[in-house]
Order: sequence, then C-alpha cells, then structure tokens
Amino acid sequence: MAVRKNQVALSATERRNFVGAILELKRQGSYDEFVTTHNAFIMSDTDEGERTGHRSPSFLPWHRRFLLQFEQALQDIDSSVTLPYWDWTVDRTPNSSLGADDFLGGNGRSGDGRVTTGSFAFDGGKWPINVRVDGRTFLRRSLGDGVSELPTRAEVDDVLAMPTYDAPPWNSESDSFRNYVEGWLGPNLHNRVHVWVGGQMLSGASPNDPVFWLHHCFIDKLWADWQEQHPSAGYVPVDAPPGVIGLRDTMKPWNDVSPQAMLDHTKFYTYR
Ligand code: CU1
Ligand code: CU1
Repeated sequence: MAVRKNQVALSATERRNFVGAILELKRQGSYDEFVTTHNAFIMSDTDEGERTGHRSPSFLPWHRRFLLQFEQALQDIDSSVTLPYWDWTVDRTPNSSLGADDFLGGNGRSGDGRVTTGSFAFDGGKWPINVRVDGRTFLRRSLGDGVSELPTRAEVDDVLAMPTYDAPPWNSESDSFRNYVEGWLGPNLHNRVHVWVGGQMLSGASPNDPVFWLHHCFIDKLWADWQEQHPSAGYVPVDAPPGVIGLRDTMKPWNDVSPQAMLDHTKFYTYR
C-alpha cells in the first residue's frame, strides 16, 4: 500500500527519487499532457454550465483521480515514489524546506519571477514550459506577492468542522465544506495557496509548477480528514441537476470514474 507522507519527512533519497521521476516524465512528454488536461478543465468549468474539475462538488474526487493518475505515471518510472503533501499551515515561508535546492527550488527572482534554483530552473534545461498561456517558457513564482499569508491551522479546522459536503447551487456560491476548501467562500484555502505561490500557479496551466501536486495532495488529505470527522455525511448531490456531477455520474475525461469510486482513498494509498 502506497503511503503518502508530509514532504518535510522525506529523506534526501526520497526527495531525489521524486524529483527524478518528475523530470523523466517531463522528458518523455507525458508530464505536459497533465498540464493540458488541467488547463482544459479550468477553461471549461463555469458556475452556470458544465462544471467537473472546479466550482462544483466533483472538485475533490476529480482532483483525487487526477493525482492518482499522475502518481501512477511516476510509479511506472520509479515504483518507490508516492506523492508527498505540503502542509502550508506549518511550512509557510518562502524559505521553507519545500523550496530547497534538491527539492522544488525557491522563489522567482524579482522583475520577471523566473525560478533560478533547483531542478526546475529554466537554466537547467530540463524544465521548459511548453503548455503555456503566454510566451514565457520559464517556471515563475512570486511567493507571497498576490496574497501575503497562507491559510492557518485554525482556518483549516473551522472548515473541517463544516458538516455538509456541498449544497445548491453546487457552484462557487455554495455554503459548504467543498466550496470553503476550494476557496470561493470563507477563509479561502485552496485558491489562496495558488495565489500565494504566483506565477504559473495562477493559471489553468498550474501543474507546470510541481508544487501543484504537493498542494493538491494536502487538499486531498483534508478531504480524507473531513470524511473521517463526518462519517455519516457523504458526497452530495446523489442525483444532480444538469452540468453537475452526481454521486454515480461519470467524470470526464475518464469514462469509468464516478465520485463514488473515489470516496475511499484507502483502496489506493494512505496518509501518514
Ligand atoms: Cu484544478
Ligand atoms: Cu488547485
């Protein structure tokens, strides 16, 4: 059984293997397919129309499946690798361990935001930004510029205490755990972290920054924590209105994956 750990708990070897598998997936061309898929959903998910990846109840199961597929692609390269998570309530400064030279690299430089340290720096030659929303071919970050503070543990705990998974109108206006975690209402958890990192993380092509996976892994863990705290509150809606994914509906781009199939993450991995 795969165990997903906090990134601060990874050994130097585990960090090297994780980064190495990502670079190899990039070299093979498959990494950019994940960026393309994610960007397509960001562009098409809307509050009133079809919404599968974002702004909707399936935000959490969609990303759980997306991460699982990415993790399995890494494991095809190195079977020892699992996705680590970034607990940004603790590791919350630009100088945190996440940004070490042997891990994800640090902040972008002033002016153009170009990341110049770590394995994903443009000058290393291994991390061209191919799927992009503008002409810039280098990874960018501007930590803390768009919003100065990452969410706190107290804010996370308040959101975890919310008893209802989701609610009408099943979009960015819903008063619900899913919408508060996603960040359209309340203290803004998930969206705020994208803004705090800045650069490509602000766009639909956010998986261009490998920190995307560690951020979403923590969001996935928060969903698992919520499920444990609210065992009788399941995924809703069971039967959904047009545009929304109900419990047993198929989530694009897959043709055999429903939210129901993603509810129990322990079939695939556990968190430590
Ligand atoms: Cu997303
Ligand atoms: Cu995200």
